[in-house]
Amino acid sequence: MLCLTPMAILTIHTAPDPVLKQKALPVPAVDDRVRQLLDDMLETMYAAKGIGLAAPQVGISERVLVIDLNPGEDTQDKKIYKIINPEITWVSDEDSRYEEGCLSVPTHYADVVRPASVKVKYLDETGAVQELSAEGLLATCIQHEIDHLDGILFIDHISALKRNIILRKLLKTRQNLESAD
Ligand code: GNR
Ligand code: NI
Repeated sequence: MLCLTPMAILTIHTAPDPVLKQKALPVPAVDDRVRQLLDDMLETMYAAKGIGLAAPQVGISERVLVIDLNPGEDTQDKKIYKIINPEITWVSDEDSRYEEGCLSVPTHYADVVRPASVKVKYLDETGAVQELSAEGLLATCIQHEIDHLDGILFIDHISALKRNIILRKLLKTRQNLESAD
C-alpha cells in the first residue's frame, strides 16, 4: 500500500526520565511502522543538531537507532545509518577517549573511555542483515546509541560524584522550567 504519512519531530526525553533506564525490546518485524519511526527519529535528530539518536530517547523502548555523523553535509562518503536490533560482535583491545554529550543530558559533557573499534551486526530498513566495522567517532557514537537501548547513559561511565552533580542540575533545571509555566 502507498504510504504518505508525513514525518514528525518527536519529543526528546531527558534524564532522569525512567524510559532512559529501561532495557529496550527487539523489533519483531521490519515493517512500515519501523521505517516511519526511523524517518521520524532522523528528522528529530537533525532538528536537535545531534549526530545520533536511539528510540528510548523519544520515549519508545525498542531497539532502533539512527546515526549521521555529517548532518547537513552532502559529501561523497556521507552515510546515514538506520540500525535495528544491533549486536556488538567484536570490540578492540585498544580503548579511546572522547568527550561525549547527549541530547538526553543537555548542556553536560564528559570524557568517556570505550573500545576504539567495534563490529556491529544489525538489520537495515529493508530487514537485511548487515555488519559494519566502526572506528573513531562512528565507534564512539554507535556504542553510545547501543548503550541507550540497554538503559545506559554516558554519565553511567563516569564517577558517581560527577554523575550525581549532573543529575541534580538537570532535575533543578526541569523544576525551574515547570514552575515557569
Ligand atoms: O549529538 C551527539 N553527539 C555525541 C558526541 C559525542 C559522543 C556521542 C554523541 S551522541 C549525541 C546524540 C545523542 O544523544 N545520541 O544518543
Ligand atoms: Ni545520547
